[in-house]
Amino acid sequence: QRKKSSKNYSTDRDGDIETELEEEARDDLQPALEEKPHVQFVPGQTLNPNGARRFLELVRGRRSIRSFSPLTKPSLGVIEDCIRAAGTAPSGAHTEPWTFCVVEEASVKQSVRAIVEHEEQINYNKRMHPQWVTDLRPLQTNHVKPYLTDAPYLILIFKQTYGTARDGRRKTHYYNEISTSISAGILLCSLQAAGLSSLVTTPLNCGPALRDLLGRPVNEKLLILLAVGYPTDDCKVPDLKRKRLDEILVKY
Ligand code: IYR
Repeated sequence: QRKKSSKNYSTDRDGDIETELEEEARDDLQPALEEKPHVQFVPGQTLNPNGARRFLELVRGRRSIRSFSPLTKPSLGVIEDCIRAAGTAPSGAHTEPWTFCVVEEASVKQSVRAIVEHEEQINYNKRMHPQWVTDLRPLQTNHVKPYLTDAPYLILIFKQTYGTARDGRRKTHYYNEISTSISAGILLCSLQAAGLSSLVTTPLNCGPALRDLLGRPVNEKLLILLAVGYPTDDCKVPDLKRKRLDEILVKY
């Protein structure tokens, strides 16, 4: 039992701002997760020997591409395994606050593309600062996005800003954006492991329209839209260099 004098806290919808909770409200608090005895940890498989080096060589080969072959389609089973992998991500209080919508139906991809191109035309032409447009110039992007209909799959990753507890009450999804972003990172790695290419996009201002298109509930907010498939033979990418280790690692 907490002391009467101690403050009674709850968290906001994102789970990261503390606000005071009414005295009566904490009497019937239950954890959202079932409370049960812990079990023995069994370390999982590794890629050893040289697991880290082999994983590095795998992920080094990942590039964002914008030119997908419309003809070659990976099996849905592979995509499902990649999403299973994404679903292993750690999450705040194990709330698993993510939804992965996989779109392969041509008419739905066309609708996604129409929504994104409409908003991106505004972004590129008037909404965003000229510096934004200038900074993107080396990437040679614009509002026309054929990859959204060429790629055999689109994966729309939604963060669930809150959920429903076992007792039917609203459940706080702590760190839902961080958790879902981590799961997206695992998804990118597993797509790469499966020999698939992807493009991460974060379509500005398209979230509500895309959520409505897919009939997702209001607690879900679009975080990332991925195009997934195989590159065309003539696919070009920007000549980018990655930072060296000594530029990203600080040792203490
Ligand atoms: N979302 C836009 C613009 C864009 C923004 C950034 I920051 C990029 O790294 C790349 C593109 C688009 O997809 O065109």
